[in-house]
Amino acid sequence: MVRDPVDNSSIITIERHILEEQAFHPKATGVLTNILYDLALAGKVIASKTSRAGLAEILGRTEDINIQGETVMKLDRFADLTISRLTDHTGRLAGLASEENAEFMPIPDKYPMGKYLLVFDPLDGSSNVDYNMPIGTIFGIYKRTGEDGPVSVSEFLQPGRKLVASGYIAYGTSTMFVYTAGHGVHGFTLDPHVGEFLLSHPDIKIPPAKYFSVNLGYQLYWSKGVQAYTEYLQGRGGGIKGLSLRYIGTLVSDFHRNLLAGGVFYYPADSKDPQLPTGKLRLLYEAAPLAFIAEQAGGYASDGLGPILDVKPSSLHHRTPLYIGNKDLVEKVEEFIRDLDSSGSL
Ligand code: P6P
Repeated sequence: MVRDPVDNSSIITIERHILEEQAFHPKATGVLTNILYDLALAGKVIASKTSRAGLAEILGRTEDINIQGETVMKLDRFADLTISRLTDHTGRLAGLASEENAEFMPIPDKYPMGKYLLVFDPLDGSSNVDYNMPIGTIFGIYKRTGEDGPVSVSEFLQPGRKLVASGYIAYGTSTMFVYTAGHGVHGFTLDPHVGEFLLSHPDIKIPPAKYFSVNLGYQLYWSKGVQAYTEYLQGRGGGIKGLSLRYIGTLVSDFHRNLLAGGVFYYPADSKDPQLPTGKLRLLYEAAPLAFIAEQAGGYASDGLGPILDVKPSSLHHRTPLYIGNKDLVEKVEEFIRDLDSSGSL
């Protein structure tokens, strides 16, 4: 029998996979599928710039300072505009909330309103752009809680447990799109010659831990429980032997490596900046979307006291400590904090 010269059964594009995923959602109307397409396209556009950032006039800083008090990198701004411009006119969304903007973005009157809300960090780790280090985009998709009419900010303040889908795009040695819609975690690698994300990591499950990822430079500012936990991970006092420390300084990249190789990432609450007592990372568009991925891959994400996915954001830019990766290692830090930190403090 002559084999079909082009066995396209192994070439699964993200479009084909999402459509097959849609079968799990009998009531699906295809809108969520199309939002994921839109984000995949945004990822290709941003990847085209990040891979040339060193050459194109897109490195460096703008004069803007964002809500986080951080200087906006040119690539940040480009990524933010790319995602909003590719999604705000489609009639699929009712609003967008970006790390780059103090307030959420309503859909312009000239465009139709949809029933989903998009939250995103357009370029996580952007300070690493200048040093050719990996960066990423993180996104989460919620259903709006209101009926029709204008969206209110309270509709964005939903716990991660309510996420319909979430994912990230990792711009590194290759560009990967990783997402979950509640039926497992699936990774796609961009084939730049074809311009398509092709299924490369179906049904990702986090393997036993090899790494731990934390910025040890801040160890003096952590609680007793977190310091003891860190020593446990380093093998002291009957702790775990054989874990390696890997820390890139880009959440998406550190998380992605730990998801595929096994490990725990944490950014604890610390006392180094009185303005940021609960740590640097944001709940809505960083911790919660990755927590959904982690749990779908058999891992877990905590704020040190309990599941990240159960925390209701108090504001769009609500900050939270984050411990995410292998379930046993994340549950272990909750034990250390419970036992050693008086108020079970964050
Ligand atoms: P630090 C990048 O700026 C970021 O928001 C995350 O991507 C990363 O995990 C963290 O900050 C790194 O922060 O304080 O260790 O440089």
